[in-house]
Amino acid sequence: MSESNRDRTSADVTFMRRALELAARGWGQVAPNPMVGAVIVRDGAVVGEGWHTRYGALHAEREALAVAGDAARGATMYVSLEPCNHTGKTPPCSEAIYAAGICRIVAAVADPNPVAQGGLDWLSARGVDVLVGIESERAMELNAPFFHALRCDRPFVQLKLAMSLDGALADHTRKQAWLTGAAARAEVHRLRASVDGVAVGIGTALADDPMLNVRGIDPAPRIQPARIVFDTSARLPVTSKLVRTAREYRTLVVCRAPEPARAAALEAAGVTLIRAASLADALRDLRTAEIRSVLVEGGSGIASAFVRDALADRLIIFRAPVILGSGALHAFGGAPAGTPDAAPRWRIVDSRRFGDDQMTVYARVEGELLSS
Ligand code: AOF
Ligand code: ZN
Repeated sequence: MSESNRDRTSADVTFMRRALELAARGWGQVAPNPMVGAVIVRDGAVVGEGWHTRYGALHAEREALAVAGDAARGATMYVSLEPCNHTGKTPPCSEAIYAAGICRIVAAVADPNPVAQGGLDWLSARGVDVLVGIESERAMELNAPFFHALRCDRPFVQLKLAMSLDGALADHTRKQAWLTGAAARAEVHRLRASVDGVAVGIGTALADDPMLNVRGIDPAPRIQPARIVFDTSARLPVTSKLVRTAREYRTLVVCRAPEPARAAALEAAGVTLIRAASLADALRDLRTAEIRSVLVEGGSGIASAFVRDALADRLIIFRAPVILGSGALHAFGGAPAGTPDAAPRWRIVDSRRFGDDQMTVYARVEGELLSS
């Protein structure tokens, strides 16, 4: 089997980027399975494309093979994840690829799923030319929650904050007001559509009375994410929008040792309580409750706690072009004091502009090293 840079061409990168673009069409539709895209190329021309459209539907490779038909014979297949080698909801893609006569396969990343992996070795043993590692970073970032779930017992945590140029979440009056524009706020709904849970701290829940559901996204997510409130003493009012809609949208309150009457009132309204002694324990319990990915949306108390306990895998910062100055609420004011040489560093994995706002996605460098 060829490894990374050996034998790669610039066409390999171009077609793999296309496969990744196709994969992303499964956004919000395929979890807990991965988004996967496939492109079949013969004599430099695309003869088939496919992607995993919906949880339980055909895998990307089979979709592309169905489009290519006989043109797949002697062609190259680009796929954003190693083809599966198991019979799960569908028979092994490895066998379909071989039977169709694909003579070269280029995969972005090997499949870490022990149940499904092995397709590349299986094809290589049958004489198919195999290359793995093209655009692997992008491929892993696209399915970060999927890869994370296979190696960690807590959910993949993305901490999203909208802040001013000077790193504040609110001005000196603490009055609720939009910092970012409409395009950035729409992107937040797109992000919500890709996770199993959307979370806030009790401070934000009390101040904003949010719904925390996905709105205005087409196609709508296959499943609305659960709403999660980190609320040590279970103070969330039964009159809040979250509690009033708890029978419509799954709602969880993470608490410690709440007053029995409060707990009973929330439970009677359809809220699930998770009692945990620490944030780390709470995350393990959420994972047990099938929540593999969480978008934490603030405020500063919970953001600081996630940073303090090194439990945020990504920071998604939307920076609005405004300075709030004196008395403003510092996004991470509750995190322990750090110094430039000793505080953990973050690396940029994505950066995009939404109207006048800049979104930057950071990965925790220390965590990545520890968990890889
Ligand atoms: C997908 N879509 O396009 C590809 C996948 O449960 P199953 O039978 O659908 O198998 C899921 C596994 O198959 C998944 O974890 C991944 O390892 C592999 N490839 N999965 O859902 C796809 N190509
Ligand atoms: Zn498959």
